Amino acid sequence: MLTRRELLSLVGKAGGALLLAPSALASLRNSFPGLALRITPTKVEIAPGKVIQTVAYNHGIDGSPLRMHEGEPVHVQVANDSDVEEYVHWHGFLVPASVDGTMEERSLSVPPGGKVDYLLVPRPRGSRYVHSHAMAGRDLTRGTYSGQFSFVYVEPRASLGDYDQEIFLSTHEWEGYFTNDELDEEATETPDQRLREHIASEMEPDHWEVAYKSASINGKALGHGEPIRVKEGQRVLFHILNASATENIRLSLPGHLFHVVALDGNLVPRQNDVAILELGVGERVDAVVEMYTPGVWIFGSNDDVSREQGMGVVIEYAGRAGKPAWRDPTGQDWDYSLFSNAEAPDKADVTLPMVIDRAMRSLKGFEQWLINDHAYSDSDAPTILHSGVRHRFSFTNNSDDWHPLHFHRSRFELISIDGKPTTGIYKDVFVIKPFGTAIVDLVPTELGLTLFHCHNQLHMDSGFKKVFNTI
Ligand SMILES: [Cu+2]
Repeated sequence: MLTRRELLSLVGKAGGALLLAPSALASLRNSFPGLALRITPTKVEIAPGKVIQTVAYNHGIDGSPLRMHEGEPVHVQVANDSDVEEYVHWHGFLVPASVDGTMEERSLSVPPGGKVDYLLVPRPRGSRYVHSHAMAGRDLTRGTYSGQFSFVYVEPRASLGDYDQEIFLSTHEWEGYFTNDELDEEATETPDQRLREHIASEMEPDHWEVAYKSASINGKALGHGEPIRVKEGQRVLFHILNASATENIRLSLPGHLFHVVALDGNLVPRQNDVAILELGVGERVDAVVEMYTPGVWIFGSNDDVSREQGMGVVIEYAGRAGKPAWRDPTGQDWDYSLFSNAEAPDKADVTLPMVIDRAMRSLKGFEQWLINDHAYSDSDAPTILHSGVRHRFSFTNNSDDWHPLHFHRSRFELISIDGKPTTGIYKDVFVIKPFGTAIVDLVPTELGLTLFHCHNQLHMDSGFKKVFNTI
């Protein structure tokens, strides 16, 4: 039988994970901390009487993070109580494709009623995320529309500064439905009826969009969870995750500034103060807030409708009471370049164009997305990347949509956004603006298949993905 030390050495050589025979696993349970992840149908009460039927990971969606230590293997045991095949994706981790958790990378999947076991070596440190990578298609209860997500914090903490309290927040929307601008004006039917009739009629509308009826932070709609209790003069470190399926969000805390220290769990080269945070789907922000404006405040979405649907949490100073106050923020728009050192980038070895288009022809009103004039197909041959080589991706967005773009198993450097320097910022998701451009450098370290896609689930399910293979 392997000793723990021999096993750690093997794990190191295997680049971070090992698939193990059941007999070997039995002996490991006592050697490494176990992480049981049960995919299970759940009811989430986001407000009194407002119950969402969903599928979640066993520990729920209350925002409490799974904590791991960088480089220390975790024995992950996933059981699937749901009736569909599931993929559990470790977002922002540098792990082998076998356990990254996507169909396109031929990772392990968890059959309905089935179980899988593997060792995961968490790296790099910082704010990470685990979520379902199942296709959802037209079912707005599956994949990232569901409650299958959790914040993951990989210790040790990078130097995020001194603080008195540490708070984890995960945002999510619920009760998704399809809509479009024409049908929004006819309020006579329910959204579900409208969609059914629309599909039956074979009308060709402009494309369908997803909208939601409710929203939560840490599983509670605004005003229905415990307030975050603070004292004047405290420094509070917020770890924020946008766990939406499709929505980019802007968040503010009236009367306060966010001192941003890390993006996607990686320290920024230049820390900066902002009044408005913006997070694309899958993005994380670590920011310290000094509590110097006593009162009872709403920390919430800048969008009135979204806040009324529940996207917010109450911040309550000691000794203060009353109705939580909201004020529309004033201040500079979110801009990655605020956190850049603006140094000249290293020279690229290879340049790859990435041109994003919405296909002219829709599929019964369901849009299709193209990268370099191609909608993803399972039979696509992967594009080859070379380990250790600096690949410069040049993105052009020819659409009027925002896209949160994600490379799996990678940490890339943002070189510029719309021509503005953003060097020194390392991320795993970045947002490209409507008709925007972006330059991103990737020096792959992880061998094997790597999925790139738009983290908007509707876009991803509609052709917006591409597979690379690092050799
Ligand atoms: Cu997109």
